Amino acid sequence: MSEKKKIRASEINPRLHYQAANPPASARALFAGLRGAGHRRALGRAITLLESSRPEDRLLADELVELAEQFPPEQPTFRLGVSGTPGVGKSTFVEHFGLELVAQGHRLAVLAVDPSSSLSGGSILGDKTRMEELTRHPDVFIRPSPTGGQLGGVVAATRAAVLLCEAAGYDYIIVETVGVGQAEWQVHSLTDAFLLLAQPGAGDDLQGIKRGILELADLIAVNKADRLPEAAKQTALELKRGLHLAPARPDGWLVKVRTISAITGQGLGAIRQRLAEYATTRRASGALEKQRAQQRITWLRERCEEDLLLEFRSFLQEKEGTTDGLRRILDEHSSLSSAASVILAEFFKTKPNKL
Ligand SMILES: Nc1nc2c(ncn2[C@@H]2O[C@H](COP(=O)(O)OP(=O)(O)OP(=O)(O)O)[C@@H](O)[C@H]2O)c(=O)[nH]1
Ligand SMILES: [Mg+2]
Repeated sequence: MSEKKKIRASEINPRLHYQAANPPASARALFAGLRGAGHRRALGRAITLLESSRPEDRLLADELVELAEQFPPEQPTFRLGVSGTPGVGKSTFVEHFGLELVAQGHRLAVLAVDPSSSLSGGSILGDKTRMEELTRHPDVFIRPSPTGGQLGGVVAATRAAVLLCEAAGYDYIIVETVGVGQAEWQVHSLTDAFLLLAQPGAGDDLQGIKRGILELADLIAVNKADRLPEAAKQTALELKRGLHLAPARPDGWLVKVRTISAITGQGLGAIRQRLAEYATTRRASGALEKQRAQQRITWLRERCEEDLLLEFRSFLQEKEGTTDGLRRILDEHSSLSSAASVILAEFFKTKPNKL
């Protein structure tokens, strides 16, 4: 780790505090606010910047991320992805599991990646009734899924939000997602461990758990064992069988299947312990850090793609605004593909001037 990284954030300017009445104009002031007494508000505001598509907000957001990376938290942190089909009990699980975590002295941040939230307005918001106690806890920060419609926007904002939560002193981050579209893979690509919640009462199809999702899981919990104990046991067996079919993990980690009840709390202690074991093992072997480094590369790739697409879209828009624009190019070429090549060649020719 470089010397630069050892400087504490408070050394930037210990007197800087975030004031709601006088919003900070600089990322540095906002970042300092994350460490101060009003950190919760500062964090909310900072994450809003991450979700914004306004160029000036994006600049601030980039600076915030840069600061967060420059001044990493002194305590180790753990990022847990929680996923499962709709209604499996994710929110109920997060509420009770979260309360156990804070009782153990953790400071918990809960973020959501919800591909459907741009339609529904964010599922965690509606869920706050299910996380009533957790929402009110002073050591807990809960944030619904960003609803930004940009490509990669939600994931990029969540990646950055994880860093900012850690900068604000939250050491346990839960990223919750409903298993829709690419969401599980996305959450997997920004967390240290992945917990899959399953419904009891499975069929042969492993209750519709998508192909490949089982292989993402580091731990599986079959929920609602209080109401359906036999079905939960049966499902656990089937899932274990399913796991046996998958190739063994190169790191030797055994993916266990537990039955739990998010409502009564049964089995949650074992889940916590198993995850702690995972964190310890991965930290000791350097695998956790390696995984995060790999995820940073993924982030870079996504960012390049996103920036390129934004540039290209504005190029196309400009082009369409000119006389005949795209139509003329299409008319002048015998095929769609050669018209596309011409447009792309033109884009890359004009691009260097824009940088
Ligand atoms: N009996 C029983 N019911 C549970 C348990 N966990 C959750 N439920 C119930 O299952 C329903 C769905 O729970 P949620 O926690 O909202 O599930 P979710 O996965 O967050 O649902 P979405 O956000 O819609 O994807 C609620 O009625 C819960 O009370 C459990 O352990 N036992
Ligand atoms: Mg929910």
